[in-house]
Order: sequence, then structure tokens, then C-alpha cells
Amino acid sequence: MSTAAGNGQAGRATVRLTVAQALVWFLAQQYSERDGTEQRLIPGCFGIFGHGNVAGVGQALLEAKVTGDADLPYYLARNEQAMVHAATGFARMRNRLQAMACTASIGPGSSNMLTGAALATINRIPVLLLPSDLFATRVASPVLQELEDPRSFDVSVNDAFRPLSRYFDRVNRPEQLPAALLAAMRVLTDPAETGAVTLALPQDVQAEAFDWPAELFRRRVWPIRRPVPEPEAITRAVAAISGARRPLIVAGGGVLYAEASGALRRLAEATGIPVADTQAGKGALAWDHPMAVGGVGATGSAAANALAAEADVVIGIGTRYSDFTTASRTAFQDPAVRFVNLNVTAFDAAKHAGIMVVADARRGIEALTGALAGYSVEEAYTARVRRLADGWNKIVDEACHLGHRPLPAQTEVIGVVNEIAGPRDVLVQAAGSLPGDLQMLWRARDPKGYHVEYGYSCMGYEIAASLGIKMAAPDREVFTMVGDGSYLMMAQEIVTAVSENIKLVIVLVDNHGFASIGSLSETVGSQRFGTRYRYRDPASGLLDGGNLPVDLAANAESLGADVLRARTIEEFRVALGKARDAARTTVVYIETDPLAPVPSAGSWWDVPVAETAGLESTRRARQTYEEGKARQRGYL
Ligand SMILES: Cc1ncc(C[n+]2csc(CCOP(=O)(O)OP(=O)(O)O)c2C)c(N)n1
Ligand SMILES: [Mg+2]
Repeated sequence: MSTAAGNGQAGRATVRLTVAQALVWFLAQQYSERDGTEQRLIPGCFGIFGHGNVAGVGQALLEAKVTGDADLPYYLARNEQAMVHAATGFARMRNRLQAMACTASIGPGSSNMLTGAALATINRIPVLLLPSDLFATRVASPVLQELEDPRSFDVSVNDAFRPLSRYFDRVNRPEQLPAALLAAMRVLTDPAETGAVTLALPQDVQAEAFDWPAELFRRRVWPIRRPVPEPEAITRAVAAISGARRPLIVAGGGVLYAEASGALRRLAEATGIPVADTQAGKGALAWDHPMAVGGVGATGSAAANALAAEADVVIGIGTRYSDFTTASRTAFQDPAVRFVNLNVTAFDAAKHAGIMVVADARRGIEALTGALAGYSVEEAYTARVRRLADGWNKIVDEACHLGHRPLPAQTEVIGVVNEIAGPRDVLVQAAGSLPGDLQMLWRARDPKGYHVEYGYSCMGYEIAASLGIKMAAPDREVFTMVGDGSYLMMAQEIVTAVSENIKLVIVLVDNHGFASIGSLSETVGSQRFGTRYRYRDPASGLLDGGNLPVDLAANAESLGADVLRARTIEEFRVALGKARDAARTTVVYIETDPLAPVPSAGSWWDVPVAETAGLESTRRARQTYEEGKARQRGYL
């Protein structure tokens, strides 16, 4: 690093660096702090180089490494969308106290990150995206891969990041960088605002030198806020809860990010209020805690859904109330049901006309517990909660031990993964029929043991995110469950795992197509149309011919993983044990029956069916749909 004295301001030390070098130097100096513990805020950078970033950010990362001036380890991914998923998996695993950067080249490299940006923002997970952008000077325009918008030369593909980012900026001049960096860090570390943060970096500007004030590169610590609730909000919440006879807590991801599981357990134990969880909140209470009633909503437990249907006060903690959580607003049926929402964002706290408690989940739960002293649900309610939960647990046991033939059921595969995984190990999933089955059946024993991405439910998240999850928690085994459809969309990060020596256990569940959308298709009267991976049958013209000569296990092997093939549940159990004990990334392949039975959540999901149709199957489905629709509530 060369230091020059003075940039026109006498006595001010400056440092001459390129914009990309300044960015890397700055990122390496950022820390976050919560509960007295400091950690690197941006501990590394995923990337794929192209002409947009190889000479800018790429050069800066190399120079930082070679000179040792800044510490920002670089991880070469195989697909830009995947690397954003890896960054998201990492940050979620670290409870949003750390985030990874992602550098991509101009054009397709950058636009490949859009899906990842949407996923991160929807799930409220911090990621720092550094897409490369068109020349600020515009001298060489149009550059290869540059969007040319005849209405304005100011538009680039990166403008598509704007709605997907919680902070977006384009650094067209070096002078703009310090303010953009500080704003980016503020948003990344704000629990209420966090999500994808995008700094678009014009290709020429990345390489441009500037005399930076030395203080830009000082060590900075960003405290992660734990806002306390207003006493008046607690008073209002307690007034509603203390009159409740059938209260139910809905625990979302916010409980986990705030590390509030212990506080939640104490609240539940002190009051006897049962706890249902969402996909992001699963594990907030261990599955066998007497107050735990399983998942709530469209893919929840029949126990939680029975309690939700009768609840007079619903206490939502750290939840966005997605349509799966509320069963598309049919889960809560008491005519006078009220909501008390504890959330760090006012936006979520206000949902369903709830009594708002805007606060950190842990601080808010502690305040509620104190203020509810002396309140407890009636014994009859507790007995009903236990009866329902015990009944559900028996259903789970049965589903996990079906003895389904000739091909095993996916529910049995889940049972074995749950059995073989240790209490602290992590289950990863995102899309297909697995998230629903997992929310019903998986028995989480640790707050970080269940990682299902169900905000965006993005096929392809599974393997990519697992990479970041394992980087965030190298002391845990990571069990990735992936359907054949998801695997075909994005399996390539197996190569990254192999090259970085990151060990994953990947369970590849092959049912030759979309069990999930196939079953949904039947529900909407569309007879599994277009959901099978089959040859096109010349007679019917449909994809209902024979199975394809596709060997996904061989594919995984070709990417460098060790592969074990299992044909039965017994073989699967043995193979999975081997994979758990192996040192290398191992894929365990198993074929399952897409038509095997799954327990009923006793719930509904709003998927509109054609109002008019020639097909009798559609007409029947529409009738059923209208019955569900009639149960939908406004919660106003
Ligand atoms: C990127 C993306 N495209 C489309 C969808 C819609 N979708 C949801 S599940 C699914 C099929 C998943 O297939 P697979 O991974 O084999 O799981 P299965 O349904 O067989 O359990 C599709 C296409 C999605 N969630 N994500
Ligand atoms: Mg499938």
C-alpha cells in the first residue's frame, strides 16, 4: 500500500488505491458485535471473474492476498446464483452476524445473481453483492455483454437489482465509494432492514486510482441492534394475552436470528402457552419439549393446526406470516381471534391488524415473560395440547416407518436421515415435496439444526447453500436433501465443495420428476400434466412415456463426489452412516415412490383453479377450491 500525504486537505493522511482495492481494504476492516462478541462482518468473498471484474475486484483480491495488506479470502464458485445462495446459507447459519461478499462480472454474471438477491431479501438475510457494471465513461460502449437501452444510457442490467435489494448503489465516481460503503454496512447489520445489498461497480471505475482518506480503512465495529420494546406496547400485549384461554405462539426465524430460543422456552414454561413453528423457526423449541406442537399452516402438524383453528390469541414472534404459515389465511378460525406480533420490523409486527411489539425477539420475549408473571393457561388446555402433540408424534413415527414397497417412501428416507444425523447436525432443503414433508416430520433438536429455505422456495438452493452453511459451521455435519428436479437445476457447487475440501452429505431423492407439483397438479384437476421426467409418448403427445436413461448418481460422481447407491431403506441407512463418517463430500442416491402416502396437515393452500373449464377434473377441483376460499379470513 502506498501512502501519499495530502489530497488537498492539509495534514490529512491519504492512501492511493484503486476503487476495487479500497473496497477490499475496507471490507477486511469491518466487524459486527452483539452480546459482547465481535466477529468479522465480511469474512470472505465468493466470485466468478470475467472482463467486468478480473482487472478490478479480482486484482484487488489478489493484491490483498499477496501483500497481506487486507484479509478477504476468495472462493471460486461455479455459478453466480449459487454463490449468492452459499452466501445466504452462510449468513443465516451465523444468525445474520456475518455476511459474505459476491463479485460477478458484467452482464450475465451479474444478472445470474438476481435470483439469489431476491431469495436473500425475502428471507431477510444479509448478502453483499458486487455486480460489475457498464463503463462510467461510456467511451468504449457498448462493451461486450452491456445492455443498450435506447431510452437512456444510464440503464444497465444491474438496475434489475433495485427492487431486490435493501440498499442499491452504483459507484460511478471514486468519491461516491465511502458513503456507499457505509450505507451498505449499515443495512447489512440492521436486523430490521437487512437483505441483499448491492453495490454496482462500473468496470472502468473499479480500476481507477484515488487518494482515499486513511480513516476510511480504520477498524470499524457495527453493533447489531437489540431494540427493547416500548413499555406501552408490552402493556397492550399483556392485556390481550392475559385474557386468552387458548393462546398459541407462532415462532418464526426471528427467534433463531435473535438467539432467543432459551427465552422462548422460559416463556412457554412459565405460561403454558404452546409453541408452533414456521419453516424458518423450526428448532426454536426442541421437538419433544412439552410445549412444542410442531409446524403450523399448510404443511404443519395436525396438532398445531387444530390449536391454531381454535386460538383466541396468536402470538407471532419473528414471523412474516407467509401464506404457508397462515394456510393462506385459513389457519386461525376463531371469529374473535387477535394477534400480538413481536417483531424487529414494524412491517411484520403490523400484520393481521396485530398488537405491535416492535423489538428484538429475545428482549421482547423477556419483557413479555416478566409482565405475564402469574398468568398461566388452564390445565384442561395443557392436557389438550399434550393429547394433540402425542397423537401427532405417533403419526410421524408411522410415516417414517411405512415399509413402502417396491420403492421406499420419501417419508421413510426423512426418518432415516433424522436418525443418522446428530443432534447438532444441519438438515438443508428448499423446494419440492421435501419442505412440506420435512416440516411435518423432521424432529429438530437444535436451533440451527433445520435449514429449509421456504421464503423463496428456490430449486437449486440446496447444494449451493450447503457450501456456505458448512463454511459457517465446520464442526457440524451438513445433510443436504435434494430432489432430482432441484439437483438438475444446480448441482455444480459439488465441484466447489470438492475443490475447497468442504465435506457435505447429499441425499439425492430421485422420483423422476416433480412429486410436489405433480400432486398439486392433481389437486387443481390437471392430472400431473407436464410434471414427470419421461420420454414424450408419440401416441398421447404427453410426457408419459418410459423413464429416461439419466443416471444422476453417475452425474454426481463425475463432479468429483463419492457416491453410494441405495435401493432399499435398509441399504440407505447403512450408506448414510458411511457418508456421515466419510471425510469427503458424499452423495447417497435413492429412488423413491412419488405416489407414496404423506400424513395430512389438515390444512389448505390458496392456488387458484380455473373458474371455467372443459375438463371435468378441473371443474371438480374448482368446487373444492371454492370451499377452501370460503374459509379464508381477512384478519382485519
Ligand atoms: C427455481 C424454481 N423453479 C420452479 C419452482 C416450482 N417448483 C416447485 S417444486 C418443483 C419441482 C421440484 O422437483 P424435485 O426437486 O424433484 O422435488 P419433488 O417435487 O420431486 O419432491 C417446481 C418445479 C421452484 N420452486 N423453483
Ligand atoms: Mg423429484
